[in-house]
Amino acid sequence: MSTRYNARTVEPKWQKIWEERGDFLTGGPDDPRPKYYVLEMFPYPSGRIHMGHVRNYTIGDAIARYRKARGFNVLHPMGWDAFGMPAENAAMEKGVHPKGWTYDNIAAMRAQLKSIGLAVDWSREFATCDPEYYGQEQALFLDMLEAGLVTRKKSMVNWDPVDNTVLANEQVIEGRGWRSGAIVERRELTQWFLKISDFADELLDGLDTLTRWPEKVRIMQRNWIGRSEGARVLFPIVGVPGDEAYRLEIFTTRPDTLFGASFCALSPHHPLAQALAKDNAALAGFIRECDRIGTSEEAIETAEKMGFDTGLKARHPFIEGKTLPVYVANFVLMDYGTGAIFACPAHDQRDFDFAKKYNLPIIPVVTPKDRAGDASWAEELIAGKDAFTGDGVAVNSEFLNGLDVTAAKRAAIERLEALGLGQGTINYRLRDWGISRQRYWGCPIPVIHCKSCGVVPVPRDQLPVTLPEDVTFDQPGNPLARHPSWKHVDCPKCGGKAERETDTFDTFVDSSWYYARFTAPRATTPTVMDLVKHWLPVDQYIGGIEHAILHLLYARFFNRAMKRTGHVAVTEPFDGLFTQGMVNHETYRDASGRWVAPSDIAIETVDGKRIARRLDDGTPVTIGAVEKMSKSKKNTVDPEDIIAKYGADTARWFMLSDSPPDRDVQWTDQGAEGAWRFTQRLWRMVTDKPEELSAKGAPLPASFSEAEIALRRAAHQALAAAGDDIENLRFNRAVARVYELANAISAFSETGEAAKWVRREALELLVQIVGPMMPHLAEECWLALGHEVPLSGTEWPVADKALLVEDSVTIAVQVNGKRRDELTIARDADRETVERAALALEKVEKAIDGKPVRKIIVVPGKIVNIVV
Ligand code: ANZ
Ligand code: ZN
Repeated sequence: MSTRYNARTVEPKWQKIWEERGDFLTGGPDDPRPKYYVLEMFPYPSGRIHMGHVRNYTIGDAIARYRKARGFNVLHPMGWDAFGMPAENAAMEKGVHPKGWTYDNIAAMRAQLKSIGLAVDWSREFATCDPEYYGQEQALFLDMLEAGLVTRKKSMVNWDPVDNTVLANEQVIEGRGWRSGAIVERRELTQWFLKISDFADELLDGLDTLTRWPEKVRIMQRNWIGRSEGARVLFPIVGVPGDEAYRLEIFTTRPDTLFGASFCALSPHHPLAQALAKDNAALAGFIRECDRIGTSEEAIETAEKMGFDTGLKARHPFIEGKTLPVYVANFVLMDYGTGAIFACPAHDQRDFDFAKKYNLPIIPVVTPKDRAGDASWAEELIAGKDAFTGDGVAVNSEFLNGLDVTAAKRAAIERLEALGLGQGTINYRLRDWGISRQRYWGCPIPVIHCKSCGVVPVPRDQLPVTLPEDVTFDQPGNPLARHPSWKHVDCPKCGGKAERETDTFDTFVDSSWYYARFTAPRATTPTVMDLVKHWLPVDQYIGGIEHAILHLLYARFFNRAMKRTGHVAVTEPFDGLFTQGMVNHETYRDASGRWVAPSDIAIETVDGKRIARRLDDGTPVTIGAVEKMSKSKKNTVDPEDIIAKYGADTARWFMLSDSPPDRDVQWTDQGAEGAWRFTQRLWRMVTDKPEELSAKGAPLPASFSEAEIALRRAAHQALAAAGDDIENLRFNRAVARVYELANAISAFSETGEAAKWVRREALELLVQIVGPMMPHLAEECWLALGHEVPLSGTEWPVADKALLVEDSVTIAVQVNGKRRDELTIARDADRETVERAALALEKVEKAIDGKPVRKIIVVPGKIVNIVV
C-alpha cells in the first residue's frame, strides 16, 4: 500500500464527516451520560488566528474528545469576544464599519478554527456583539441595578485632551495618549460601577475552595483584592482656614510605628488639598503637575516622589505637644484607604525616599530582634538607603516598647480607641469596577437620563437597546454621543424629553458571563435555570495567564451577582482552571537592526553553526533570543501556513508534545518537521504491511509467546498511562508514551497468527490514544484498520488489568540459611523494597522471633537470606 498520508485532503474530509454525523453536538440535560463542560477563553475576532490560539484550542479539544470517548456528555462551545476598540480603530483608519469589520473577521477566523478540526458544538456559537447576546446582558444589568449591585459615582479617568476621550490605563504610555501622543490629564467623570468591593471578602474566601486552580493565580487574585488589616487614625490639624476642629483621617497598616511619624501627607485629590488649592496658586500648580502622571497605580508608583508643604500642622495622637508637617504628595492615592497617610520614614520605603528628599526626620522605632539594644543600628538605618520593614521589637515608643509588631499594633489600636482618635479597620485594595466606556462599539448601558426623574432604567420590553449603525468615525470622541437622533428619547416615566446614556459597557462585562450563556445560547432570558444548574460550573477552563486577575476576578464576581439576581445557582463559575504557556520563537534582525520574519529567511548549518540569511537578497541575519511570538518582533509563524504545509494534526501534535502545557513552548521548523514525520510514520505502520495484521475482529488466540505478551503489556500500559495523562493535561507525557509504544510495535518481529493478532491490538490502541491529539490522522488510520464507526463515535478502550501488573519474579526467603517462604515481587524492585517485603512475611517474622536482624543478603532475582 504505502501511500503518503495527505493531510490536505484527509483533514477536510473528516471535518465534514464529523459535522454531518453531528458528533460534537451537545446532548440535552436529560442525556443519561454525566456532563462535562470544557471551555477555552473565547477569542477576540482580530481577523486571524495565531499560534497561541492553536495551542489553547488544541488543549481544550484533546480534553473534549477524550471526555467524549470516556462516555461524558461534553459541552465544548465557541464564541467571540467581539466588542472593543480595535474595531473602532479600524473604522477610523480604514473607513470600514466596526460591525462589518467584526463579522468579516469572525467568518475568517471561524474557517481557520474549523481547519484545526475542533470538536466544538458550533450550533451554540454567538458573538458578544449580537443584539441577542448584549440585549440579555442589558437585562442582567437592570436586575443588578434593582438589586443594589450597581452605583453611579464620580471617579478619576485618564483624559486625552486631543482625542477628547477617556483612555484605559493600558492606553496611557509614559504619560501620553497612545494614539494622539498628547499628555494625558486626570479628569473627574460620573460613571457606572458594579459593586465588586462588596464581595471582597467572599471573593477572597472563595479562593480557598478553588483547589483545581493554579496556586499562582490564586495568589495573584489574593494580592489584587489586597486585604489589609490596620487602623484609621484621626490627626487634629492646626491651621485649616475656618475650621479649627478639623481632624484628618488617615489609614495605616502600621499603627505600631506611630512614634516614628515625621509627617502627614494628602493625596492631591484629597478634599483638604483641593480646598487649600483654591487660595493657593502654587499648590494648585503642584496638583496639576501631579495629574500629568495619569491614574494608573503603576505610573504613580514609579514616578519620582514629589511633595508640597501646606504649612498646616498635625497634632501627634500620642505625644503631647508634638506636631507634624502636612504635605500634599504625589504618591498618595485618593481612592485607597482615606487618601491621606501619616508617614514613618524609618519603616516605609516611599516615606524614606520622601524624607531624604525633603530633609524630614527619620525616627527608627522598630529594631530587628537580633539588634535590639544596639545603638549603632539606628544610625546605620538613617545613613543608609533602605527603610526597615521587617518584624522586630518596638523601641522609642513609650508604652509599646519591647512589643513585637503584632502586639504593638494591637496595643496602639487599643490606645487610639480609648482616646477616641481612631479604630482598628480592614481595608481592601479592590476598587469597585468602573464599567462605563465612552465608546461606540460596546453594549449600550440601558438607562435614560431625565431632568426631572433622574436615572430611569429602559423598560424591559424595549430591550435590547441596539447600537445605531449610521455613525461616523471622522472625529475623535464617542460617536454615540454625537449621533443626531439616537440618544433623544422620551422619558419612560414622565414622558418628557430625555437622553439615553451614551456610555457603553467595558468589554470585560461581555466576557463575564458568556460561559453561562453557552448553556442556553438562544434563550429569551439571559440563562435558563435548569440548564445552568445542569452545566455549571465549567469543569475545565483553559486560557492565558494574562487573564489571571481581571477577567477571572470579574467573572467570579459577576457569577455571584447573577446568583443573587436568580440567573445561576453556583457560586464559583470555573471549577478547574488551566493556564497554558506561551508560544515562543527565535527572533531575527538584519544588518540595520530591523526585525525579520522567519518566513523571510533561510537557515543552514555550517561547521556546526547555524547561519541565517535573507531569502530575497542573501544578506546575513543575526539570530536573536527566543521570545514570545509577537507582531512587533515579527517572530510569528502563521497557523494557516503551517496547516497548508503540514496539516493541522502536525501543528496540534507539536503543540502538545514539546513541553508541559503550562510552560512556554518554542516553535521551531525542526520540531514541526519532526511532528510531521511522525504522522507519516504512524500512517505507514498502519498501512504498509496489512499482511502482518490479523483480520479485524479475529478471535483472541489461545496462547502468546513471551514477546507477544511483552507487546500486549506495553500497549495496555501505554493506554492506561496516556489516558491518565490526557485527563490531567500532561499531554507531553502522553505523547512520550505514544512514541514508546510506536517503537515497541516497530521492534516487534514475531510472526504467526498470534503475533498478527497482537500487532493489530497494539496498533489499534496506539491509534486510539493518538485520537484526541491528532484526530484526523487517527480517524484515517482507524478506517484503514477496517472500522466502520469512526473514532468520534467510539468509546475509549479499557486496559486489561491483568496486563498492567509489573513483570514479577519469585524469590526464596531464608532465615539463617533455612528456607522459610517465598516472595513474588516486581523484577526491578530495589534492594530496600525486597528487604522490607521479605521481613514482612508472616513465616519469616515467626522464624526471626523478635531477635535483632544482623544482616540481610540479597541475590537479585534469586534469594534473600536474613541473618539473626
Ligand atoms: C504608616 C506606615 C508606617 C505605613 C510604616 C507603612 C509602614 P497596604 O499594605 O498596601 O494596605 N497608605 C495608606 N493609604 C495610602 C494611600 N491612599 N496612598 C498611598 N499609600 C497609602 O499599605 C498600607 C500602607 O500604605 C499604610 O500604612 C500607609 O502607610 C500607606 F512604617 O501608614 B502606612
Ligand atoms: Zn422623566
